Amino acid sequence: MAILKILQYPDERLHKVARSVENVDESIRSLVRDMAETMYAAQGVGLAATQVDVHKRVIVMDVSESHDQLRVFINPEIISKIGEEECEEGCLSVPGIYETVRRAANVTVRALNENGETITLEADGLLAVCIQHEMDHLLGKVFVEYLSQLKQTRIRSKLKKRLRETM
Ligand code: GNR
Ligand code: NI
Repeated sequence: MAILKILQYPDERLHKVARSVENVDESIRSLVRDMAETMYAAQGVGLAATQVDVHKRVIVMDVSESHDQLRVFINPEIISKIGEEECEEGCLSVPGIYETVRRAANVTVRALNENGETITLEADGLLAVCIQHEMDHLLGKVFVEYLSQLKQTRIRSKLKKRLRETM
C-alpha cells in the first residue's frame, strides 16, 4: 500500500476528464487500496482518482463515523436525482476552504465495485453530496467552480500564496 500525493487546486491536472475502467483487475484493486489509505490518512470522506493524478473513473468513500465502511465506485453513473439541498463542502484538493453548494438531495448511483460486480445505491445526506462531489472530480470539476468568479479568484490567490509560503 502507499499514500499518494493529492493534487492541490489550482492545478490544471484537476481539470482532466477521467476515462472508464475497462477491466476491474488487480491493478485497479491496488489503486483502490492506495486511494483508501490516502483518503483515511488525509481524514477525508471521499477521494476521486483524479485527485491523485490517475485519470480513471474510480472513487472511494467512507462517510461512517467508525471509518470502517469503505465504499468503492468504479465507472459510476447517476441514474436518478431528486430534489435540491445546500451543503457546506470542503475538498482535500482545496484545503481550508469551506463553501455552500446546492446539489440534488437524493441520488441513485450505479457502479461497479472492486470485484467488478454491479452495485446500485440510493443515497441522501452527506453520502449523496459526496457522490456528486466525487463524480464532478472525474469530470474535471472542482466544487469551487460552482461559486462566483470573485470567490474563485480569491480562493486561487489565497491557495497560491499559501503554496509559495510553504516552499
Ligand atoms: O473530505 C471531504 N469532505 C466533504 C465534506 C462535504 C462535502 C464534500 C466532501 S468531499 C471531501 C473529500 C474530497 O475532497 N473528495 O473529493
Ligand atoms: Ni474533493
